[in-house]
Amino acid sequence: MEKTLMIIKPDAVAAGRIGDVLARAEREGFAITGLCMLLLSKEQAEAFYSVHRERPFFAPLVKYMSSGPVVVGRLERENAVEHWRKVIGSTDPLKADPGTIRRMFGASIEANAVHGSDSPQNGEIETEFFFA
Ligand code: 3AN
Repeated sequence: MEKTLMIIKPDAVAAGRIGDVLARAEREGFAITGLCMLLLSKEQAEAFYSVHRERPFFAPLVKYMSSGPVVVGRLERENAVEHWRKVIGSTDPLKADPGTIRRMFGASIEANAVHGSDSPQNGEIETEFFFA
């Protein structure tokens, strides 16, 4: 079954949205086949976002992602990557469609509540990163 990596980011964990996001994932037909809460080290956050190393927002993003606990999950269903990205919405919560998780719970383009893998290949790589 196709896999995508979900991360409930520090802002959404702090805002008490863990249950809302997990309930939405289940309601959307995902099987949650891995789940853990952890505090990412700076090194783990850098490794996870290494494709963005050259981007201007890399350092603040790493700092933000290691600033508080996150909940990481492996979500499985048919068409998992595309479906989860539809459920979470655009990167910028202000541009995300009504009803999407980022629109409802995202605070900013950086603190945008949740992560989803951007391709089935990255779904495999990213879920292996946390659930090898
Ligand atoms: P997405 O998570 O929607 O696939 P990416 O992969 O382009 O977006 O970016 C990864 C993460 O980097 C985003 N979830 C967001 O937290 C942060 N980010 C992306 N673009 C910006 C930006 N212009 N300014 C600040 N943070 C950003």
